[in-house]
Amino acid sequence: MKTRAAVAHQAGKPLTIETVDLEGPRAGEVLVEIKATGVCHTDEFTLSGADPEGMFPAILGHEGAGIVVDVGPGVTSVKKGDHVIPLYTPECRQCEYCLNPKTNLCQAIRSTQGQGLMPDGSSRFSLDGKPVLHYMGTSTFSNFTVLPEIAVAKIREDAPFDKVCYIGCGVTTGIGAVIWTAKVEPGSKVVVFGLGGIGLNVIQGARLAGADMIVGVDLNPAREAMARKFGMTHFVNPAEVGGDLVPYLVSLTKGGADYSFECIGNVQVMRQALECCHKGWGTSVIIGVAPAGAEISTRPFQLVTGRNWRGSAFGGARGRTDVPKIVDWYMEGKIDIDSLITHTMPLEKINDAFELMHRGESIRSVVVY
Ligand code: NAD
Ligand code: DAO
Ligand code: ZN
Repeated sequence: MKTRAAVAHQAGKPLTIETVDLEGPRAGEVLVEIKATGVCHTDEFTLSGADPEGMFPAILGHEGAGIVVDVGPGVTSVKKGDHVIPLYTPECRQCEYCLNPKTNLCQAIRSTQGQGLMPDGSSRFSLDGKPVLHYMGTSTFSNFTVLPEIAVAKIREDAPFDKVCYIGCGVTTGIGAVIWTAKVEPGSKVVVFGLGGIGLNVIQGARLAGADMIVGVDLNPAREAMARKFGMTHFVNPAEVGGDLVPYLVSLTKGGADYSFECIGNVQVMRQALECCHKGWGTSVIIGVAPAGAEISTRPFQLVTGRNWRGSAFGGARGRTDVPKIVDWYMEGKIDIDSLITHTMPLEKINDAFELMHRGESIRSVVVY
């Protein structure tokens, strides 16, 4: 079949809207009509050329929602007409990783997904007879996309696509890091570095978990109002702190954070996030993806004296199991997604979403097909 898609031909160049060829689903695969997709910082990271694993030409996008329109042989867990959210972290429920409760990093299709290919080693997308690569196993910047069955979460049918697509990455990453990775307890003191599409979801996750003090740190003063709406109790702009940020935060939290979250991808900030944690027990969770080759550092004594350094991918969520739950939380009014979707646009305007992100004007832009 033919489908409209935004194609990334080259790093650093805008996406181009084209009609590409898409092969139907093979065994264990599903064809999904994407109804809406968010544009995330990680798409920008790859498009910019900063992603060492970025490959071109490719169809980016990993934050979508849509409807199953066809299934390949052997597919049993979803059927035509089901509403789904594509998962860049699949859940096969059989691999060594899925069977270990300590991780959500299913490895069933890891190697081919990382090469921009379907599990059988080929691409379903092509243009003028030449293959176009998949991206993160999802490629939601195409109106139709093919995914492995284990990489879709079936969701309720009354959930609006243009809102719940954000659960495909940002919402789950932020809220999940609080609930599933850090397991923040009621009464905790939490510090969140970076109040963008991820950090604001960490803030609402911390509120959901019953944190008492939620400190937000951002260089952009325009982020304060939105963060307060989501539960932030104190705002710190590092540019306005005279002197070191770490002692300032330790003093503000009266001894240090029980939990901190780095939602920027800046290794200097990652160090601050660890070092503002409480001696003896504070845990810092790295969510931000740092540039290629970047390294983190601290004095080892920070760890010897009881601070913990952790990371979180997709919020520690097991997609097929946990994503439908988050959709329910949204539909029940327990979490807010609508306020975070600051811009919507048709596919033809997708490059505007990257511009808005660069200018710090959007939290989330959503493309509606
Ligand atoms: P964003 O650009 O929307 O937000 C980043 C925020 O950090 C902005 O508000 C910016 O003003 C602020 N900031 C930048 N430098 C700062 C500094 N030195 N001190 C304080 N604030 C600063 O980005 P996002 O979409 O929220 O993504 C955040 C990070 O999370 C990115 O690195 C992204 O790739 C990563 N990410 C990780 C996962 C995961 O599973 N681990 C998933 C999605 C995204
Ligand atoms: O299993 O080795 C692996 C890779 C898992 C990928 C997790 C990606 C999370 C961070 C990237 C940002 C996603 C938008
Ligand atoms: Zn698995």
